[in-house]
Amino acid sequence: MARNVTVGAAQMGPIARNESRQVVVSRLLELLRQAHGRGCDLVVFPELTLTTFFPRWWMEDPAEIESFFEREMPGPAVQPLFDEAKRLEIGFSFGYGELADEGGKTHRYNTSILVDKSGAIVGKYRKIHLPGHADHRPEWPFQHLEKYFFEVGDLGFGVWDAFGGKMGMCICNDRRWPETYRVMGLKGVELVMLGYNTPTHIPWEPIYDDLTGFHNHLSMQSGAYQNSTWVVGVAKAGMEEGCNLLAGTCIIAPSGEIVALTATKDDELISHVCDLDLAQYNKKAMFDFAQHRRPEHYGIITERAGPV
Ligand code: CDV
Repeated sequence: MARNVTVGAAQMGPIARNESRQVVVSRLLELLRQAHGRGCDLVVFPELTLTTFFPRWWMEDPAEIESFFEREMPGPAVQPLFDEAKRLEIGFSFGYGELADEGGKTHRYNTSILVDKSGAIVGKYRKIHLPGHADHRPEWPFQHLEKYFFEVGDLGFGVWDAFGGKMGMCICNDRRWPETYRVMGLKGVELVMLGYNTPTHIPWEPIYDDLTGFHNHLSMQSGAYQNSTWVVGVAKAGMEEGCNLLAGTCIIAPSGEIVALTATKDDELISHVCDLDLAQYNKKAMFDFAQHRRPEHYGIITERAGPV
């Protein structure tokens, strides 16, 4: 018998810098209700869903910086999303800026969570591959200050038993790194959820501007195929505060094929009935790790930067 999970990928259009959490949450509620209407078990929202992509601005005022983060989850502005999802018996995953008081210190992370149909948070991931820079580069059209605003995530690439399968999360730039999927693949992942904010002009590698859409799908499709897992990649898209963000939200089968794709750069829901048993198919054939993977022969390099 198939293990079907109907998954919604809820692309968001731009979020303005001055857009309140209440307005954003009302957009999320609309997408959540659409997903319920289509029989979804689970909806995936983008990276930093609750605000504009704030790392594009240099900021020094701690209060201003803190205004883009959540100290509690759910806080009062986000509670209606949890309440409605619980009422509709639909799970969701979304990203936000997390302020965590841990070890006597306040930490800032780029985080995503997985919430089950009862409204309980069952998984948390903190972004590991933080792109961009930590210094102010006023000569650039916009900043990409993730290394300034966030610490590297300290929770590893987790996999959670939920929605009848093995669920994993990563965030945006993580999707470009084979290690991301392989670590989850080694833990038996069957469905990876991720959100992204990807400018169509990347200031430090402009020669690839024409290829941003290709590289987006290339990395997720190969991660799906090579680890035999569903991948749900969800964009924040469109012209946000003068920065054009890539769309291309998609649901990818364990074969590597895109089975659902958005058509707009705005709030848009796509969905697909994902049979988690399909993820098992190649885990027992081409990518049966126990049978065919040979890590003891790889000459693994553990240094961070690799060989020189
Ligand atoms: N939010 C991101 O991680 N964005 C990066 C861009 C800056 C390259 C990405 O990998 O899409």
